[in-house]
Amino acid sequence: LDIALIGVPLDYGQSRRGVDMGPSAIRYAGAIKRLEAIGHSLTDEGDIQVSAIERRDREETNLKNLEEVVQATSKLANKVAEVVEKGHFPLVLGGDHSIAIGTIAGLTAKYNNLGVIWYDAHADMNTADTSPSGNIHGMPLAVTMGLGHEKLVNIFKDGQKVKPENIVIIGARSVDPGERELIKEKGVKVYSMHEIDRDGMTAVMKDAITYLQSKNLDGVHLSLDLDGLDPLYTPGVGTPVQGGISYRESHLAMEMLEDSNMITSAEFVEVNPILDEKNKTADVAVGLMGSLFGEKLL
Ligand code: DIR
Ligand code: MN
Ligand code: MN
Ligand code: MN
Repeated sequence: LDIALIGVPLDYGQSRRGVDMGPSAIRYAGAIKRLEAIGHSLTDEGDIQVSAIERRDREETNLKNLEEVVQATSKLANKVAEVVEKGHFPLVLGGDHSIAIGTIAGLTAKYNNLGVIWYDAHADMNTADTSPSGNIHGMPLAVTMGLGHEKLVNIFKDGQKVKPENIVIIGARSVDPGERELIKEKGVKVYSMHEIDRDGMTAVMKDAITYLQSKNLDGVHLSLDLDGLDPLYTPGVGTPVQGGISYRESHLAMEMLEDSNMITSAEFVEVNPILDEKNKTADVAVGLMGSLFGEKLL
């Protein structure tokens, strides 16, 4: 593959500082060498510029740092569109999960019927009306479906970017009441920890892959929040939730995605080196990239 690496040092989508250092931590953990060793060619596109916005006429909403998130994700969308149109595989490094608003928007420059795999402890399907926190990193999947503040929904192009039936969530264990309703109303496919425990990761991934294969997709984006894993393995995240996906299960999931040949873009988000233990979470992210991009033992 021709991989285009894009860093997004954004921490305005949530309340704990430090996740803006995620791209550095992931590069430091050896992402580039690791992917080149597999045989991929890689261009580091550098980081998207993120700025604080000083404005007195700030709109009164319960969305925290809306302007900053809108500006950064708009730039990201343009960058993703540019690399995807050149035929590169976008690999985006977060930053908090609000960056997915920009990544997915930019992908629609090339993909008309995009699928999304959301690997996360959370559903990230709140809107301004349902969000208990006002944190935009809890909203990107709703925005992608066309729901939420219009400034977010209309980034890159207006309205819905992905059909709800093309979305699969894996690893959910912390879902807010409004999100639960939206999941049911929109028919989003969710494999929660219950299904992973009961059926095993092999069965869950087989089912998820078969489900997406039935949708006539022209691309599938993997959006991997490191808090999908258990905090035992990825402590460096802002909103850890006990009882998560294991290290082994996660590698298996990545290998099954690799074998499926369906993934056309990916992002790894929520790595926060300030909360981490010796860059453990970034190390896990890079290991998972290895499996996703075809590292083989033998
Ligand atoms: C919660 C937490 N559902 C919220 N979301 C998180 O604030 O909307 N997403 N942590 O990753
Ligand atoms: Mn998330
Ligand atoms: Mn999460
Ligand atoms: Mn394999």
